[in-house]
Amino acid sequence: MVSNRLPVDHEVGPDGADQWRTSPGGLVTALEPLMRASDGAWVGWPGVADREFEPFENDGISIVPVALSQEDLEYYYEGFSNDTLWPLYHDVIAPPSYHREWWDSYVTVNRRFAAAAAKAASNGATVWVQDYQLQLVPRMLRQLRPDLVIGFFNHIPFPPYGIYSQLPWRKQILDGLLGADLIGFQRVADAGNFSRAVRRLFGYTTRGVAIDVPDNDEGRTRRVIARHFPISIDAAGFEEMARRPEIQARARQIREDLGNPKTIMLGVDRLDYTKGIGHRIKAFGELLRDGRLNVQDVTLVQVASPSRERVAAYMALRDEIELAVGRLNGDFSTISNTAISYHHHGYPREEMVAMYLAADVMLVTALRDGMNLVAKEYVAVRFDGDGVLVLSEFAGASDELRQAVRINPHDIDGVKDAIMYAVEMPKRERARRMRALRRKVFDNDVAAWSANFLETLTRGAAVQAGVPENLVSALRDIAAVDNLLVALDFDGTLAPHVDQPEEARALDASREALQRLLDLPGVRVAIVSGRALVSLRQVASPPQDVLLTGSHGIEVQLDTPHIELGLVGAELEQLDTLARVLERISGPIEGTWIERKPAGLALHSRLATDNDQRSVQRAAREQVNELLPGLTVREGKNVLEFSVRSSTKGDALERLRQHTGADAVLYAGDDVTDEDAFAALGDGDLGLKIGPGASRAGYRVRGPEDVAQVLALLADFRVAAAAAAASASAP
Ligand code: GDG
Repeated sequence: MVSNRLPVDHEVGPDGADQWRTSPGGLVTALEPLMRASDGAWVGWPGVADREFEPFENDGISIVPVALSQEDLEYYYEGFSNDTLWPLYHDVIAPPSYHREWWDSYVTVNRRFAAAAAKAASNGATVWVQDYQLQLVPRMLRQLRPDLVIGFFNHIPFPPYGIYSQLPWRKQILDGLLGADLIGFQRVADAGNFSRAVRRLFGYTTRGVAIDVPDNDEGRTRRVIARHFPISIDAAGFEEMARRPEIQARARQIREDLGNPKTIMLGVDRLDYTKGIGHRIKAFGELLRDGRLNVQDVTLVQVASPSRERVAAYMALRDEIELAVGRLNGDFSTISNTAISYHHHGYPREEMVAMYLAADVMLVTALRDGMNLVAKEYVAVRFDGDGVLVLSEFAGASDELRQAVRINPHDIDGVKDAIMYAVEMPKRERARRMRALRRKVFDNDVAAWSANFLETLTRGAAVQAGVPENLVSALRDIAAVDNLLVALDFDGTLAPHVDQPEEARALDASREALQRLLDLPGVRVAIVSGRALVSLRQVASPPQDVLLTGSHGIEVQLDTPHIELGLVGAELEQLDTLARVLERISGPIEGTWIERKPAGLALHSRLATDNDQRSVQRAAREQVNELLPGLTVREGKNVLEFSVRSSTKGDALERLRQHTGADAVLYAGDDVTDEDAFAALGDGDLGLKIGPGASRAGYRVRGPEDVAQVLALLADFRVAAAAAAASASAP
């Protein structure tokens, strides 16, 4: 887990020694059991500036403190997180400040968190990054540790593109997030806003919740899922607390102390401009002024817990709210009745629960809020089935809590009517609404939320390292056939993916295992690649007996020293025509050129102007289609590739099967183009998919390291099978 704040608070003990206290919160409660069971680590800031702490163990969870200096706090936290991103993401209710120093600090601190997480995570671990302070961490972490499965959850809204696009670093932030496998948002609308921003700024293909993010220069993509996972609370924990006799007694006491008004209304918020505290006070004040409510009957209790007190906008907000409260009390309170009982403190959880129990009407009037847990807490506490929730439609919670009295906080007359409706609501209607609300909150509590997120994250993306049991026995079976063909993709299967395609190399362990297989009787080994054979031979430098197919099967080299292309006369003619057409188009246009491919030509336009790019591509498509209808066209970034022969890895595999006369085939690959080969497998063959993503292969391993293990096992089993056969046939 990686979050800005650790789930523990630093304290100095009576003897001056460092002490740690677990801070209770929904997230911690929900994740603690899982983190303990999986040997988890929590990476975050311990809450004190300018102090370095060594990692330590707390209640079975490793705690990995990340140090922040005073300046980091000022620039990265109070500045960029809370005075740039926070207002921007909350629909610019307050104006965001953009400062380049803040951004630089945000990058530096995110890198520090990523480095700490990279160090703490074991091989293939699942890492879950929390919230807007750490949006660059997913990409940074993926660069450091491509083996990890990375999830991100955004607790605050994600704004519409028209607002988001203000951000000077809008592309960097999106790219940072796209380093994750799964990006969670509170609402459907937030996930939609995010995907739209990705489309607008990067042009990546999105389909529903899936975004295909380019993963290397060769057009490979990685699938990222962006969807909503509405967060929740430890509902049972809140109810349990509310049922305690001492807390119920405290709730009665609160009512008593307020002078036993008919109706207690309650607001509980961090003192933040997103929460609409001013709007609430205005509506209440007008109801008192209009005489629709009076202070003998109704009191508003407002808890405004101190927050971000060093950020200027929050100082101004506090003044504004306290002026409004003072005015209203001055105008309407009496010696025995206070209009607003205002509290600028934090309270213990028990006291909050007692207040929820005492409140007849709960006011949540946020102007924009990711979820708003207070609304859910109020519902969870009301096991008595009473109480009315007034809820802003601009809080994420309103997507689920449909039976609340819903308001648009900007519409003050609407808010006033809603308050009156809540105050006067008959008992039966209160009970009916509360029953439905409680069902919602208890059905999706924070444990369900985190389980759901993690299930989606690991089901979609994670593949365990190692060789699964069922694969071991399938290998044992296939090792026993007379003639075995082992056909393997190269990039991502034998060789880890790298940035520069010419630098790809097979793992040593795989090369060794392949050599052992080649030395065994009845085994043939082939490499089936999308690369041109010249390039494949250069990077793979395969032993002589390895059969090669390149360009998705267009080129083959089967037990001969030269490449067979075997284009027939008609194809050669087509190639000539194609060359003439493309040369005519490309010749006069600067920045375009033609590349010869084994069975086709590619028209590049990377260095041409945007206009020229568009016009040469259009001309090439039209003219080629007219003269040579039916050619295979592949479109890349600023390149258009025409082939006179269409071929897939499936075709390549068929050719190899024929050539070798194999009884069974093991095929392994990681790419979408390998799916054609998997489709060409039959009974008794074995398809092995490398990495995540949908596949028709029957087996799956995580990466090239695991492929090396698979090949070594296969060689072992083959040797054992041969020995067994020899001893069986011995006289
Ligand atoms: C962000 C998003 C999203 C408040 N005062 C006291 C106190 N609290 C507790 C409440 C509640 C929590 O703080 C506030 O949570 P909210 O959800 O209402 O709002 P944010 O702090 O803005 O949280 C929000 C949330 O992240 C989770 O994803 O829902 O939209 O803005 O639990 O009870 N707790 C105690 N004393 C107080 O005085 N003990």
